[in-house]
Amino acid sequence: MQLLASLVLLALLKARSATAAVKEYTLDIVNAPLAPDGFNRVGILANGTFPGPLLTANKGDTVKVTFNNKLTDESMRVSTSIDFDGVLSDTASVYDEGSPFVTQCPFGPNTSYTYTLPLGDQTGSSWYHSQLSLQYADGLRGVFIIYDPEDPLKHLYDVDDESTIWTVADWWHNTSVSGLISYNLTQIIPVQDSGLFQGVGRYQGGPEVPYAVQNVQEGTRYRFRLINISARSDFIFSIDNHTMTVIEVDGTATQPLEVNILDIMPGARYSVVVTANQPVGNYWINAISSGGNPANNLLFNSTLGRGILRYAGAPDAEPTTPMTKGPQGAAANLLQEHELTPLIPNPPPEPDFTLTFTTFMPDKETVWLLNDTQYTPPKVPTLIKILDGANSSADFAQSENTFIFPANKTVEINFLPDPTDELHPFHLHGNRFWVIKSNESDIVNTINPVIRDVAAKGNGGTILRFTTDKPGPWFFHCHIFWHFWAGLGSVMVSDPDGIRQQVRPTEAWDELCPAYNALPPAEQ
Ligand SMILES: *[C@@H]1O[C@H](CO)[C@@H](O)[C@H](O)[C@H]1NC(C)=O
Ligand SMILES: *[C@@H]1O[C@H](CO)[C@@H](O)[C@H](O)[C@H]1NC(C)=O
Ligand SMILES: *[C@@H]1O[C@H](CO)[C@@H](O)[C@H](O)[C@H]1NC(C)=O
Ligand SMILES: *[C@@H]1O[C@H](CO)[C@@H](O)[C@H](O)[C@H]1NC(C)=O
Ligand SMILES: *[C@@H]1O[C@H](CO)[C@@H](O)[C@H](O)[C@H]1NC(C)=O
Ligand SMILES: *[C@@H]1O[C@H](CO)[C@@H](O)[C@H](O)[C@H]1NC(C)=O
Ligand SMILES: *[C@@H]1O[C@H](CO)[C@@H](O)[C@H](O)[C@H]1NC(C)=O
Ligand SMILES: *[C@@H]1O[C@H](CO)[C@@H](O)[C@H](O)[C@H]1NC(C)=O
Ligand SMILES: *[C@@H]1O[C@H](CO)[C@@H](O)[C@H](O)[C@H]1NC(C)=O
Ligand SMILES: *[C@@H]1O[C@H](CO)[C@@H](O)[C@H](O)[C@H]1NC(C)=O
Ligand SMILES: *[C@@H]1O[C@H](CO)[C@@H](O)[C@H](O)[C@H]1NC(C)=O
Ligand SMILES: [Cu+2]
Repeated sequence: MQLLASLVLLALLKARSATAAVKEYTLDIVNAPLAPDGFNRVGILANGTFPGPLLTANKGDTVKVTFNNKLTDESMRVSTSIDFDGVLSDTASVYDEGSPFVTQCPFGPNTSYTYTLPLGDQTGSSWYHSQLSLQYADGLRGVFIIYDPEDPLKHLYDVDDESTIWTVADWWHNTSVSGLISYNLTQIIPVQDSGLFQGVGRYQGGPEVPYAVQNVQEGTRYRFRLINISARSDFIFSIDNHTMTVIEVDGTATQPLEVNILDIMPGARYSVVVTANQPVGNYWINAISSGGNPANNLLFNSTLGRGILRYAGAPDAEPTTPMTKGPQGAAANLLQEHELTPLIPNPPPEPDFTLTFTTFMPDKETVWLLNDTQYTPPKVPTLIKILDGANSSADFAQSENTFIFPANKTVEINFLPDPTDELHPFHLHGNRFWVIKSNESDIVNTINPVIRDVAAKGNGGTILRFTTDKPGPWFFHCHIFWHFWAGLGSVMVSDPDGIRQQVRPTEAWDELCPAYNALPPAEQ
């Protein structure tokens, strides 16, 4: 019986691979100069560009991305490990999920590593970034889109291609290593020097770097894929005189919802349809980032984060209207997370387990606790411990903040309201969760709540649910990487027995830890 089932499965897999393509990419990770806001510095870049090259695939493809680590500048980290944020790896390939010290050891300079990502049925907007320390703040971040040739919302837009992908990012003139030293010393997260739209921005007193232009044709409907590749900042995003219809959040298609301003957290993604239905002209795209107390960095001026929406036939010039922060007060129709619902209803199961959490900063800004634990990366990655037999939380140090769940259960994470807390965009790797209660609303929705993989934990309380039907060790952490570095993280392990049955890492993966551990500290 089991043999028969395996044969049927094999036949199905073969049938599938006949239609699905294998798409291969190579990226060189290099130290190279860049000046996205006019200030010259050396960064850590994929193929020398910021953001890195766009990676695309179609639903069902398998993507293989080879990274050649050519880093030499030891004033920044020279090892690396890449997370494909929002790309849901399955159990069999969870060892290529990219989380340092959870699913792999980082790889050092002069070495290469290939990530194999079978995409299955998922679609949507995602991105890739270094998950090691704060390294992605130095530039190692880029976009990864999985197109759906049979998108059920296709009738809502005319254009969805490379020209309609938008990134917002925060940018620092100093390296992340010096930023961390300053953070540790002053207990203040370094305020970014600029906010970038499409990799371009300005800082107060800096050169007038030409803003990124989005060309549009009057009467055309565009699907813009807005991706927040920030390490710290939220962006309040709007387009003068245009509305945006949200149709996707973090890879989940949603019922269309029209807004004119939205707040995108680090790591979050939205697809919005914008119709070029205004008089031919130039319009400001307002990408207003926040990030700490502006008094701590006089170079940072949030108003300078912007781009230009230019109609065909409009002059090659900046808009003549004032630079604003978008619709305010009664004119603002702000996206409320709890108003979003999945296009295809998918109600959450009742929880089998509930984890109640508080996030807490005891006295210093550089220590963040989930309940009473500061997550510290172990030497031996979680996955290796599980493959070697670890089967309960007792098999992990408390500093690994690791929770173990049996197969096919539903886990609820309940962040209690806390009037003193600030924003933490919590992100779960490898899974999407239901947002039963959004921070900003008191509504508890167990019928058709939004499904995503990054949700705000603010001071209002947030309730999430996920299922453990996918065996794997899944990072769950704040996507403000400074907080993550300071300990705001944990690992949710689904079905350790299933992991041991299904995960068969490659030889190249087996060699990562011995190679990394043999590196001198400066090269790690
Ligand atoms: C990155 O650069 C390498 C070396 O020049 C090239 O072979 C590769 O195609 C580039 N990758 C992308 C995605 O552009
Ligand atoms: C990498 O290779 C270059 C030249 O091949 C060599 O100079 C350098 O020392 C190597 N770096 C490391 C960290 O092995
Ligand atoms: C950059 O770092 C240097 C030295 O580490 C420090 O003096 C300087 O103030 C920093 N600049 C910013 C903008 O943080
Ligand atoms: C942070 O500062 C403390 C001393 O206050 C020092 O012991 C520690 O090594 C520093 N950590 C980092 C990462 O710089
Ligand atoms: C991007 O994420 C950062 C970090 O959470 C957040 O501060 C910023 O507002 C987000 N930007 C947008 C456009 O959502
Ligand atoms: C945008 O709308 C405002 C009023 O809402 C109007 O004053 C302004 O002229 C419009 N801008 C353009 C470029 O049409
Ligand atoms: C920020 O930039 C805007 C637009 O140039 C300018 O009007 C404003 O005065 C600047 N803010 C500060 C604090 O300099
Ligand atoms: C976290 O702390 C709260 C309050 O002390 C407690 O009720 C809860 O059980 C703790 N959560 C976990 C996962 O241990
Ligand atoms: C792991 O724990 C589960 C649940 O407690 C148990 O059913 C299973 O037998 C354990 N596996 C091993 C290898 O000990
Ligand atoms: C979990 O559910 C899947 C799919 O229904 C099934 O194949 C698997 O055997 C279940 N696992 C356990 C441990 O029950
Ligand atoms: C969280 O919700 C509260 C209201 O419940 C609101 O005051 C606060 O601004 C929200 N915080 C974030 C980060 O969304
Ligand atoms: Cu945080």
